[in-house]
Amino acid sequence: MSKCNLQRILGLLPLFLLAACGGGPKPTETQVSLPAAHVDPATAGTISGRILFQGEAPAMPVIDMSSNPKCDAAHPAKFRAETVIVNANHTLRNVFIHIKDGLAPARWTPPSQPAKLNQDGCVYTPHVQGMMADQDLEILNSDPVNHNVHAECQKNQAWNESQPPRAEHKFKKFGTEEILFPVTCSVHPWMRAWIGVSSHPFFAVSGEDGSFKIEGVPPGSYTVEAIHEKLGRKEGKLTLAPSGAATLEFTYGS
Ligand SMILES: [Cu+2]
Repeated sequence: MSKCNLQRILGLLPLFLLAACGGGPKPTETQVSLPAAHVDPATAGTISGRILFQGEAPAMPVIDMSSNPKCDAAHPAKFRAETVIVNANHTLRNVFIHIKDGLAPARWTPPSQPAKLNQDGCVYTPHVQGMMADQDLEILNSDPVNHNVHAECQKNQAWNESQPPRAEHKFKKFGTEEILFPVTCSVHPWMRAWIGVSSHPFFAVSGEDGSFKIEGVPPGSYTVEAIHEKLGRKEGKLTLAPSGAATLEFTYGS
């Protein structure tokens, strides 16, 4: 190979590397030209429901945090994995629910307030949450130990960053809808949270009574999807009349 050709190839190398790494941030949905969303409060309605669980609730293992005495000391009553939490009323907690299909294409404005993810007792809190594309995610470390926050997204750019004890809060955004991806910690393998990034504000997470509620929804016919980190995805369809209230139940388990 001539010296000249070698120089040319070396000169192009940064371009190849750039392409291999995705070439910077991916275009966000809000960069696509869409009309601004508008919901008429006079006709908006509510979608609500419950996530039922049939059968015997699986026993979650106690997490062994003895590798870090400070993490261990944060849980005098042993901490159990949050993978499947069945509530006392036979409903399922931590299911992400969102409108998957049926909304008119529009550009939704994210809230100005950040979503929050805390590291407290070497556990991520909340375990599952939704946020909007381009909304800030404020990440806190309330622990006296070092954590390493790893957003394992695929549609958005993944990242992996250390966060020392009581360090400055991190602020991150995800520009593209991605439902649902894990956030892990490279230091503590048991740490895991799940985030659903939605292009619109119509999502919820089932709580301690297994219920969910999505308000301010324009009338229409929708496909609603429920996603559980281990038990998978389910879909339901409904029609919401103007100022209406539609309900939906999803059932997991045997
Ligand atoms: Cu950690």
